[in-house]
Amino acid sequence: MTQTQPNLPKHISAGETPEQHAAFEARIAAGEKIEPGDWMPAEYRRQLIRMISQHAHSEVVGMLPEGEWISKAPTLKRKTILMAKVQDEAGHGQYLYHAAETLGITREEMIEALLTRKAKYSSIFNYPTTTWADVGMVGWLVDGAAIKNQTMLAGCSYGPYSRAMVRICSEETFHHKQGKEMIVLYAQGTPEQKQMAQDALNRWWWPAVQMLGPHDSDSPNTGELSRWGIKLKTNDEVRQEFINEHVPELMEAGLTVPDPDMHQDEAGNWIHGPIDWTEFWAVIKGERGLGKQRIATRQAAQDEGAWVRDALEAYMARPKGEAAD
Ligand code: FAQ
Repeated sequence: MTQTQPNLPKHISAGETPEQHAAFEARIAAGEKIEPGDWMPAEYRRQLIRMISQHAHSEVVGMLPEGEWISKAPTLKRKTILMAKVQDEAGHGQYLYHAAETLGITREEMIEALLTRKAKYSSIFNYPTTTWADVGMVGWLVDGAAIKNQTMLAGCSYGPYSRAMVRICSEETFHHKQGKEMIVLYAQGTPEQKQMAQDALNRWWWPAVQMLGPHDSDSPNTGELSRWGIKLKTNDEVRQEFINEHVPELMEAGLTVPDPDMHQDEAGNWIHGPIDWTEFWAVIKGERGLGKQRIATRQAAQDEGAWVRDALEAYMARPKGEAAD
């Protein structure tokens, strides 16, 4: 927790001066990237650690809903594509944990925060994947929403996060395309296949709309994140981009977006109906959905992997010159 000074705004912490902040913000305004050894406000560091670590947790927990389908994929081709996708998500978690470590937090501290629920991860991964079509719908909608957000974050002011995002976005683009390809195919298939695609859309649409965060009026972090060039667009702006792209494509595929209020305004934007934020917060807190199960699964993975971490530690601590077999 950073301390503020009396008579100074909240984003200026104890020991920091308005002049330091002005020089820092001038660098960002000039389009320079902030790098790990550079001076940065304590609150900038705190915000980045919070956001990047939660993003890393989301990638790792995000492996669980789709991972369940690897052994049940209908063909070898679909199985190999899904295995590659889930493996990519593990890689994204690695890049992001490394990016957060450059800010002075350890991997152990981040994992501890996840397992004790001090840190959040995306609400979207607390939903079950109940049919095979969910795998396609997660690719199309969840990766679609993630790309909209992360293409924006690729331009953010913190160098390590921005560079991680460039690579992650190129992989997410492949995930998005494979998901869309699957759903478009099923939507044109037998009545049963089309129904499976529609059911998946009915279940994933609203969680995907919600995953881009609360409305701007209820988003306490957007002010500082925007001030320091971390968020270049607000939650509602990114959500609008996601909806504008996906609604016409879903309609073209012959599917119905489960929002009776969805309509296009004169400017061409697709306008959504009311979002159920009560459900969103309940899912994040683990009161609804699979939150408790997800954390238990991550805890089991942590426990089962303890011997690997111990063995690595012993290997690294071996006497100099000792042969390693
Ligand atoms: N779930 O003030 P804001 C993916 C929290 S990766 C849970 O608006 P902010 C890849 C927020 O943390 C998906 N919590 O927050 C993939 C804050 O709580 P805190 C993840 C949420 O940070 C695909 C509070 O609400 N992407 O999908 C959520 O300005 C397929 C107030 O909210 C990222 O993490 C939520 N949905 O904006 C993997 C991208 N929304 O921390 C596998 C980086 C908000 O103060 C398969 N993160 N909260 O206690 C971001 O861009 C931002 O953090 C937002 C939220 C936009 C998510």
